Amino acid sequence: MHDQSDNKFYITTPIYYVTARPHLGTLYSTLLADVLARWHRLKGIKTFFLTGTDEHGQKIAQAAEKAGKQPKEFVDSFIDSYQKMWAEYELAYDRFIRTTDSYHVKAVQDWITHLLNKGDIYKSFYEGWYCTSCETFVTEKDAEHTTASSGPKCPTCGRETHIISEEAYFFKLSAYQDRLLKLYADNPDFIIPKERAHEVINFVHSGLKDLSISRTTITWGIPFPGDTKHVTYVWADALNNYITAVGYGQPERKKEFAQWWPADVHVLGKDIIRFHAVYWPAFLMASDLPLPKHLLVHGWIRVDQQKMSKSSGNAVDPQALYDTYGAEPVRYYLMRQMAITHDGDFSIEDLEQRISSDLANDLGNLLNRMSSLAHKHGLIDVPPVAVWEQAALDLRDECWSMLEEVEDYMSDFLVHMALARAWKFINTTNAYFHAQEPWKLAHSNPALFAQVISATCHSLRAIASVLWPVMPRKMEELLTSINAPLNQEYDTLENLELGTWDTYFMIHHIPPLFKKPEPKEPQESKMVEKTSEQANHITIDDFTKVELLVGTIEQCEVVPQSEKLYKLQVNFGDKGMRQILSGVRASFSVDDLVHKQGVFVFNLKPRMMLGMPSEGMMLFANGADGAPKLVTVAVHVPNGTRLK
Ligand code: ME8
Ligand code: MG
Repeated sequence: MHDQSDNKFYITTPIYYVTARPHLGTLYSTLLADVLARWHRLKGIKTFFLTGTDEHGQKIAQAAEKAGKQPKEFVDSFIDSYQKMWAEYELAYDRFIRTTDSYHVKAVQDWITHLLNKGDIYKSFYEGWYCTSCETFVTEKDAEHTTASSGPKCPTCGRETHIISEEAYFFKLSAYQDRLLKLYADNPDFIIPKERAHEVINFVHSGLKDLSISRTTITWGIPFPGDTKHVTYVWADALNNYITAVGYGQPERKKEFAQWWPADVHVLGKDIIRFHAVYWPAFLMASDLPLPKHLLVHGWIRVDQQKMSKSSGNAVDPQALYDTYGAEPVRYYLMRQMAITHDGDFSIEDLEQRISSDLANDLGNLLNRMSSLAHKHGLIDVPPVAVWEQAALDLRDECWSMLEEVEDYMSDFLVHMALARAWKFINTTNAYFHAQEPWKLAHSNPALFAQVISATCHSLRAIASVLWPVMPRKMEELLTSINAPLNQEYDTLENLELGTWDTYFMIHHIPPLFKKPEPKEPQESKMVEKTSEQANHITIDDFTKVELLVGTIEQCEVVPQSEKLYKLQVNFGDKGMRQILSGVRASFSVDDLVHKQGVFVFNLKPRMMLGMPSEGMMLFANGADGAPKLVTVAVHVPNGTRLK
């Protein structure tokens, strides 16, 4: 899909908010970028891989305050945990940018000054609904359903928004509407996968307003040049990391900038597509800079059908995974399991299954059986084969078509498909090895025995090469054990495809590459900080202990001392009225709940919440977006009806 005619590859990840240690989602994006970077290195292409952290803005300032720290001190405290974990997972980035780095701060200020002078940035007033969590104003269109009493929910995170009015500097986004639409039309591969482009195009099509890019309500940010009452809006600061990291605005790094910019691929999750597909290209157009070639937009890793995130309390700790399984099996699993085009479910069971069957059985055993058999019969030097048998020629053809197809998938960024294709060939090789019955040939036909070993080594060499970006250390071990180390000085892949099968191997028997996870108690509870109970069997008697009743919410009031709670008065028919407190204000307005029938645990032990009794619990089901949804019955039933 993408061409590398300029023989360089510049790939980036989002820069992460440092309000906590890295989680599996941030690991996933960074890993995807690492695998693609390594793939290009394997092809002999000069590659630059950038990642880093987003350290300014209100969200960080608030988190710091909560932790009782100064913002800089607070963000500093997380940097080590990021860099340590990225090293453990073998993420071989070329630069780690922090938006508090002085070169970045200065370059962003120069960028603003430049656009102020050009007239693309100007000063005015802004009033609107603002989401503190996403640091973004709700657009007029999204705010349409606003009632006088409460603001619109943030369309991104579903949280409450607040009106703010402030003097602000604006970026003339409206002037770029047509050029943006032309960009999407002329470059159907700008947004990958293509399906994700629709929402972007609709958004731009519906009309762009100028974007406020400064704040006076915040102090933790890059000071606005020439007007220190203002700090730079966090996205105007953060997006520029992609250019400042490679030298933009730094005269002494001019050559470097010319070498790397434009980026070939920005990797990002679908939550931040608008910032990357609309604001960022407009910023670059205003700066007369070339545009990135592709945005690679992936879906969510989900746990228990919900988006995994810190705030849903279901974050998987990559440190625990690393400690239990090691880096490379986790790398393989994430790359194999997740299709970038879709959300994907994480489960320990699937991870362990992949390690056992794919890594230990299919791949590890192939190497092990081949090398122990060779050693058993004293075959250490495996000379090139003069005349291949038909079965080996067929295997070779399969090998070359595997290389070609893997290459096609990788150039479309479909890593999971590339891995599936490679595995098909691993199994072809296993079938070949088995069908040849080399253990019978060792004495009867030593030449054919050596041929089978050689063909298997040739296959393993190709397999290990294409898997190297995903499991670099293990594949280097494999390649070393057959004396065929990678040479990244030239295009390894092209050599494998064009070369004849004429390599001289030497076999060192090594311990198994992958260990099968030991059967043990379910690990999930240890790895996943779950909010819900594990699903265990219960008897019908256990079930009948729980009284699930239908009731109608007659009244719903905000509890002023709390950000989350509603106080509900619920009508259970002849069982009476009950007061029940429920912490779902982020997801429902008062109107969403009043007069609705819901399902309640009626005999839950009464509890005091903020000094108020709550007698029962309302049930919700989390939707695909992770937000709770009302649980109700399909038709109206009398209040007080028991579920059974
Ligand atoms: O948005 N599954 O930072 P952030 C997959 N600072 N990927 C996930 C994920 C999940 N469950 N959760 C998070 C920001 N991610 C800004 C970016 S860029 C100039 C500024 C990944 O810490 C995914 O890549 O909230 C998502 O886009 C990113 O983390 C958001 O990271
Ligand atoms: Mg986020």
